[in-house]
Amino acid sequence: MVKEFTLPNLPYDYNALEPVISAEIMELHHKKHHNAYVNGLNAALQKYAEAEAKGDLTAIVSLQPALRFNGGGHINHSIFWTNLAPKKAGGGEAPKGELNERLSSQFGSLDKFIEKFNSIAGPIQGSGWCWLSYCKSNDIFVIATTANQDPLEATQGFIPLLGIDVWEHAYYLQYKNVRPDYLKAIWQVVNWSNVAERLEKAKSKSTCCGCK
Ligand code: MN3
Repeated sequence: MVKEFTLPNLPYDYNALEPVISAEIMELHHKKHHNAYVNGLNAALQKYAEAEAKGDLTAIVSLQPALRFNGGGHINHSIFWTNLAPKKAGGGEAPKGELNERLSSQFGSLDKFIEKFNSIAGPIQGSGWCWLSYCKSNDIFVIATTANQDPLEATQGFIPLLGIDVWEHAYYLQYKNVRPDYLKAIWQVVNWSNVAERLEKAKSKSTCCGCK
């Protein structure tokens, strides 16, 4: 029996990120979009197991795009929800300690980091993600982008700390075509303590999967 992945609950209510992200966006994004990736992943894994049992290598290889897209969608959104928090639960509170020091020493200040991040996230063509990530080999932060639902660590080796979804489904109902407004506002609900926890785990990972 193939392990089934399940849609994780949001750690807050659908309306908890308002007015930065509307309840309507959050509910559709979680219940429809993320759920579709989970279902697509489970379906692809089931087919993969059948193909593997038959030794059907053509079928195995042909399932790779579906695994990458749906598996990546599940990985990415599972990170994204925990990267955000309502203001009353600390969303938007500036990073502290080592995370703050590292951001300041590498980018100049938190504001300069945000400016740089948004200048990279804004022009991403089509659908994708922008990431604050950790490169273990060089012990530095890297602002990276991924197309579609490519998962960062599996495709580029950088360990994701903070991912911002720039697919239109993440903002269009509220911000229309003005992605820069969404990118300007979202920092009010970024959960920096979750980012700090991810940095701690990333540093203690024993292996690096190949970032240069
Ligand atoms: Mn999304």
